[in-house]
Amino acid sequence: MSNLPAKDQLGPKVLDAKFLLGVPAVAKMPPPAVPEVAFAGRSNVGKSSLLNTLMQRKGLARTSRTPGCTRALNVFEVQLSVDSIFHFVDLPGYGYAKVSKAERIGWGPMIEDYLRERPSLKALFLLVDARRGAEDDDLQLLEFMAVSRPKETCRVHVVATKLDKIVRAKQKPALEIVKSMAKVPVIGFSSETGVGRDELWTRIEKAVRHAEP
Ligand SMILES: Nc1nc2c(ncn2[C@@H]2O[C@H](COP(=O)(O)OP(=O)(O)OP(=O)(O)O)[C@@H](O)[C@H]2O)c(=O)[nH]1
Ligand SMILES: [Mg+2]
Repeated sequence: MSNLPAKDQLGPKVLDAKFLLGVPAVAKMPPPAVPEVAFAGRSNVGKSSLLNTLMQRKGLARTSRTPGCTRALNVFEVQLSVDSIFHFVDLPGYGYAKVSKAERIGWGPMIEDYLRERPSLKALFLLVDARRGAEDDDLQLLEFMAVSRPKETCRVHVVATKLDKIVRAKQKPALEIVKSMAKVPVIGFSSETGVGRDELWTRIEKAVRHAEP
């Protein structure tokens, strides 16, 4: 029996993971040369924490108690094996009212442009707080993806985050509510306990494996 904590036993071994760059517009993204997986969701929902959990690198994606921490398209390069390199993209959080109006207006189009135009985007994971479920702006994003990107070019999944904040007996019913709203596959997740990490990796690997950029 290993003494490793449960979250280190889940998912594939990440050979290397590094922050590549943060850009303020899609036009400044690197050429779409490797498959990409993006993570979207409301401010503070846990996108950067989830990325650190996936990559097993504490602090690589900057997390904060202050909503609105991630304001650019942040690109990470992840390597699972010699022939498997891809990008994770941490998208700016939306729906946070306390940033300046100009900035808030700026986020929507940047995320939309990226999701609509990025040819190397193979999968989108939309994060929602497991306690709150999908809210109006999340549902709008799902609708936007349904009309802008054929399923074959980009799979959409919902991740219900912060599952550790719900008592065990209430976790399943909470996930059922998210499922009924989302109409796409839903994964329960916690960056505190690592639950859901294995399933997320399975879906990510499926999306990027053999994918042409
Ligand atoms: N208990 C618990 N707290 C979490 C979890 N995920 C994130 N948090 C906390 O929630 C806060 C926000 O997390 P971030 O990962 O920075 O959220 P974000 O979605 O990247 O936020 P923005 O960059 O502002 O959009 C931090 O205080 C995290 O420690 C989780 O699974 N469980
Ligand atoms: Mg963030």
